[in-house]
Amino acid sequence: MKNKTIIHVDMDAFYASVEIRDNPNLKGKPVIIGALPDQRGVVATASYEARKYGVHSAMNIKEAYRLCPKGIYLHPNMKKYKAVSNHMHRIWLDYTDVAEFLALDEAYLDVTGSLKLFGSAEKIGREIKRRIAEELNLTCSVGIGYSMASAKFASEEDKPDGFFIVRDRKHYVSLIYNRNVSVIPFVGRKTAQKLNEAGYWKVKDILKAPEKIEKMFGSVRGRAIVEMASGIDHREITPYYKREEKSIGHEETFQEDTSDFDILANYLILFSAKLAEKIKAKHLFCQTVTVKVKYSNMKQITRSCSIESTASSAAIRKTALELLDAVPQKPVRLIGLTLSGFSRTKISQVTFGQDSSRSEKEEELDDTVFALKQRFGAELLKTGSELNASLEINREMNRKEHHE
Ligand code: DCP
Ligand code: MG
Repeated sequence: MKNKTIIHVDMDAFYASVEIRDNPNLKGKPVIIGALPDQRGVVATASYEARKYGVHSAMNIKEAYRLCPKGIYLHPNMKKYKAVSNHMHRIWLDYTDVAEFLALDEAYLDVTGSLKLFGSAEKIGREIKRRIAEELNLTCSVGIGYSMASAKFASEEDKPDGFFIVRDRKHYVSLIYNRNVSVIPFVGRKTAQKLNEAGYWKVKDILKAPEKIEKMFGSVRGRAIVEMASGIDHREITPYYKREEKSIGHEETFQEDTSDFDILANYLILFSAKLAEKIKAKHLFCQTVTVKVKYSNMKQITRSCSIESTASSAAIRKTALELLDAVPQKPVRLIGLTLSGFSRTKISQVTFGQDSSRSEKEEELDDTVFALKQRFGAELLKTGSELNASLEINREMNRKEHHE
């Protein structure tokens, strides 16, 4: 097994901690995020104070209320948590590119290649904790290990605000030896039950009878369980940019077909802003822009163009509008825009900066959006708040791009 150093970071009571941070009145109180007690729903998470009452994730909210009637119940605010999560991702990516993000609040970082630069995994782990505290006013738990399993175990070991190091395989096995079999990755509730029924309760029980486990679960799965129990974990971190979708798109079907290509152009402007925002949040750049048009006779055409890698809404919409120009003008029932060909680095743009009229063009497009809103306000509202949100994003991004 090649020597690896892995850090697992996991935020403490993530949604609840963000709410408590933003409303100091909640500090020290049992806070339960999910739904209000008189509503249907489940607990997304609970502050550590609420956990003392037995409240936990995935519990029915009514059950939570029975256990903790004095708790403060709140709806989740996903938009806010996503923004915080993006900030965390940026911090984590400062230490390695080999980063796998899970849920919103968790990451595996393979820092093997970063040790020389930063000194040690411990220094990186401490710095991550310090930055999350300083920049986000939140706490996280950091685990350091030689494998994904040992790092995850380490981050859970000292929660909340934890910091724990598993030195090596021998250390890991000594830590899990007397624990319940459910501590082993891949051993979920059902597998644990099956093991228990066969008399295997602790990790050591598995280590004492590896052949029997292999017989019970088959050579592939059985061996995987035995290896994990022995601290052997060959899994490699899948970096975030390799896990990304192949494409990201948005489309809109009109309530009534339209032959007005100015309207279609304006939809593409809005979609460009929306999708650029999405790929920026994923730290990606795209190289292919595809416009899809479905006509009233249901015939569908797509037009694609490869461009220099970008995450700029201006570059995306310029291409989208050029593609639309090349499309036959007949009544349309659906318009769509898709980005693909993702990369995590931007290929340097040779032409960048040569176009001195860029900001003028930006303003022109912005004016078009506003004109559209004036003329077709009802039309836009009909498609819901998403498009209005896109208008906001569009304006915000233009402002930012002008400042750049
Ligand atoms: N979450 C959810 N539903 C679940 C589990 C989690 O909506 N069944 C959400 C809410 C959590 C977030 O995901 O805040 C992160 O999940 P974790 O399992 O990491 O739990 P917490 O961060 O809340 O607590 P811990 O300190 O145990 O990590
Ligand atoms: Mg967490």
